[in-house]
Amino acid sequence: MKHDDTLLHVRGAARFVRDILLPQGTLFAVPLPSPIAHGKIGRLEAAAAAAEKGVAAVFTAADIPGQNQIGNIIQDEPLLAAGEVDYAGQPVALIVAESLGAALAARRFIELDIEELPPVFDPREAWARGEIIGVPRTFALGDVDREWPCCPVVVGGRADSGGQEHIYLETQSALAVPRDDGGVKVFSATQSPTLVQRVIARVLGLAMHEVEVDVPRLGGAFGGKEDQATAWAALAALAASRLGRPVKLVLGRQEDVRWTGKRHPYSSDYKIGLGEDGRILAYEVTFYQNAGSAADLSPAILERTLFHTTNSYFVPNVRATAASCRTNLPPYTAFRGFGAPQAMFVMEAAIAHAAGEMGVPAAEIQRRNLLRRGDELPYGMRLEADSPVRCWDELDKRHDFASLRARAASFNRDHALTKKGLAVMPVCFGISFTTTFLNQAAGLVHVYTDGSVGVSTAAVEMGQGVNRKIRRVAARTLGVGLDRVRMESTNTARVANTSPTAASTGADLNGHATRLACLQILERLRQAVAAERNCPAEHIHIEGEKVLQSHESTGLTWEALVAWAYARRIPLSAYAHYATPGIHFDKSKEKGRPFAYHAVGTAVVEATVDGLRGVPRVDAVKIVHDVGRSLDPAVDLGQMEGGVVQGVGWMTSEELVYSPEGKILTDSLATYKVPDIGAAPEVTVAFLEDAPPPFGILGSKTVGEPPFMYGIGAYFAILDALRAFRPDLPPVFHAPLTAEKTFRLLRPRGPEGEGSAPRG
Ligand code: LUZ
Ligand code: MOS
Repeated sequence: MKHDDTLLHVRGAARFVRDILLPQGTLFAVPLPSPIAHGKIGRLEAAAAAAEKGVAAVFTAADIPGQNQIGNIIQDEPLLAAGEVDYAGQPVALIVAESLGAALAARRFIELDIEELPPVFDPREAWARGEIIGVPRTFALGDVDREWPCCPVVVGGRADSGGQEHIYLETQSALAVPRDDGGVKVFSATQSPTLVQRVIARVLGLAMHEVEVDVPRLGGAFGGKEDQATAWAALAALAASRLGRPVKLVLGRQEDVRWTGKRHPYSSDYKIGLGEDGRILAYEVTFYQNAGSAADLSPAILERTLFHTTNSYFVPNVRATAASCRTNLPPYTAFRGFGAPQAMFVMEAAIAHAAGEMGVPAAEIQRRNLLRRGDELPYGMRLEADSPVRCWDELDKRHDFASLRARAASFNRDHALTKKGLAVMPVCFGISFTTTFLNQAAGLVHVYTDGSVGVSTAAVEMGQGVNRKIRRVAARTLGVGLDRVRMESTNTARVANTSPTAASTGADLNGHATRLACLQILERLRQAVAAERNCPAEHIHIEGEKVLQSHESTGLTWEALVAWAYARRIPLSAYAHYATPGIHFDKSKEKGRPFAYHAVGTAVVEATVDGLRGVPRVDAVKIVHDVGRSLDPAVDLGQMEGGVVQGVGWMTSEELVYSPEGKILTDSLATYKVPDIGAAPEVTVAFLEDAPPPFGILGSKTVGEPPFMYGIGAYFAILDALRAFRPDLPPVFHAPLTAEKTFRLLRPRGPEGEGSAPRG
């Protein structure tokens, strides 16, 4: 299972931003975080701290030469708090010193008085007070109000899902180096180099061409560095620019968990109506998104929640409303799935609820309502593939849901203290940024005179293997070996106006751009050879580093060809831009064709609950998924496995707990439980065979985010096992379903019942 950096990683030799060899005179910066969640800044006095030994400067909002503004979609977020603090951990000042130790020591001498204001942490309370970011939005199809009276079965309730900390291995980091022309070069661990460049230019009052952002590689991101790498890079750049010396800013693990945004917690109300035959006739849902104190990416995430309201199902009558609710917590942000998992959890909850009411397995309702080719989604696009049904049926054929169910039932009859459960989880995820203009990328390809190839794109390698995929595209297009091609760092001076590497689009968009650039070079070479050999260019091909004419060897190798072409003054570099064709969305109607295609698959999840200890365990996740013609099966398999485990963690063990004052208590890996290899289920993946039609780069389909959502099945598999203990279990949809919660659900009568064996 190799990707480009595997050997460097296992040897500890890969250089991340924090490992860059420091330029002479580098200073170290630490922020002063707000100690409380909401308040008015009274006094902020930094003179004593600035006079401490080794301190170069202390900066506050007043020291910002440009705008004190880092907001992206909505400009509502200061770089350094000014006048007011809106969450515990918000940067109020920046201490810069000769060493990290000196900066930390001096931080204690900053005098800060804050007059407390009442905080809000609950999204429904924020909603009731009118604390809404942007505007609430509604997606609708058909007419739910007309349909309700025609539904023999109607159930409704509430479904809540918790936030999730990214736990990327590399914490937020930046190194800013001043340039001799007054500009600044910043090494940043970001998914969005251009956003970092734009915000630094805004904060420093510079033009964008005076700011160069370079991204070597990331140690994981998962969305946590799409918007939230910006602040740290801008702080480092502010200090470097003001002091004329390099400045490094790297967060510690605990600081990162305390101060940075996470997946949004959602609270939702649903109502679902079905026919006697299990057909879903109507679905209505309201999503209260806990957005935290500023917009960050919340409005875009809210939009994706609405796009994925009905997951893989066709529902003829839908009304979905969603609002970003402002609270006094760090701004919640992008995380793999980007609002879709939260929507899909509610849809699956509604189906599980209805199945319980009707006394049928949820899978029967799920299968009956799967999207088919041509079905209309609530946002107006029609499904263009039959893969939901194909993946479901292929998975059923391979693993036989009926026999899995019978095995669990027979196990449950034989075991009083341990029960098994299972759930099927289909996923249908739209591929493209829902913000249409972001669906563009560029590639810059240089062929050097020795035949080696260097590629720069907008894509950021964060462990997901995008570099390996793009190398494959370049090698295949030029007809050369993979080892000929090297990926350069992502750099705003080489490839400008980069969209974030996000939305599972990195390989598609940048792969397409790289292919177009390679084709330009290839075309020039073929033309030149054809002219030399007096034949049409269509007869010339390069395969396996050999030049062929009408499929016959010419004796010319790639290396000789390149040297010859250089001597003939043929340009050996090319730049190309790619924009996804055919996509559009009209926000005034909430209709359009926002996605290039849908990523589709189905999983069956098996779980066991130890009733004595309350401990749930996810045993196995079996998947059939459509990746088209995989560009790199090993990379895709790695993404599938990682995604599933991350999704299982969100649903079962990863619980964010805050104090009544809004300070996070689960701020280390001792208290925030990410699944380790022992807790990881066995993941079995089959790629759907010969799935037409091919959409992505070279007939492949993307794999990044979609498998995360298979993890949602873990919640419902555990719930299924709990029902085997307690058939009277009321519908509870409150993720994560932790061991603690499982334990309590098995002992419904309170403390006097605890400790006794569960019924069953
Ligand atoms: N980022 C973004 C995303 O800016 N727009 C999106 O639609 C998106 N989708 C998934 C993940 N990140
Ligand atoms: Mo993302 S959630 O940065 O694709």
